[in-house]
Amino acid sequence: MMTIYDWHTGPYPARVRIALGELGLQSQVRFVSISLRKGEHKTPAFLAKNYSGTLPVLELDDGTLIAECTAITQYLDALNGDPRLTGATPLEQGVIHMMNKRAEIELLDAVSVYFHHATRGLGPDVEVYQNEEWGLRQRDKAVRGIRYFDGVLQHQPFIAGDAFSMADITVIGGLIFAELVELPVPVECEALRAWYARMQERPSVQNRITMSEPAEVSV
Ligand code: GTS
Repeated sequence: MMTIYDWHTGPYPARVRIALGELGLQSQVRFVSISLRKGEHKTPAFLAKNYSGTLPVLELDDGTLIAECTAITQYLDALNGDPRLTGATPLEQGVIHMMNKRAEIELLDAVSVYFHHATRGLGPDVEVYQNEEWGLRQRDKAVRGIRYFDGVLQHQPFIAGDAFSMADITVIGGLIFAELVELPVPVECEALRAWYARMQERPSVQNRITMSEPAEVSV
């Protein structure tokens, strides 16, 4: 049984939860809930699991710890020898990796910086340093990113081409975070809005929050 340390409604945790759903691996993991608002991800005990102090983290039976959504997704996707989210051919792998990274840099991570720096974020006890100007710049970057991905989807059905992949999951994470910080997708971004509506029909996306009940434990 693998263990995932996360927070059930978090946008980054959502990426791994969606991957688990897509791969049908839900029954092979148990979830341990880490409270971001209480700063449990910054305690020495948790930092020993993930130096970066972020969620999610995957722990294997032998104690191996894998942090970073992309790394966790790659590991899970490779488990049964039939990768469906990170690409099977060198070309697919390269393009998916690029678009996934772009989704992080231009959208998800930018929204995250905006949240932590230019809003209340996780509250004064957790947000020990805030730089509002930097946060607002990252919000503008995220809005440009939203428009970029709308353009991508005007020409192809998925973020990395013809098939659903890890890159779609990362953009979904970005839009989940954008909703949380009330950064709406502009109405004129019709291709992105239509794609997002299609993504929300996927069971993996619908079931991501309830996935951890009732096994969830608070530490
Ligand atoms: N690059 C990391 C990854 O891809 O896993 C980023 C992970 C990340 O930022 N996770 C958020 C976190 O731990 C979780 S959530 O906000 O999506 O729920 N944030 C807390 C913090 O203090 O940065």
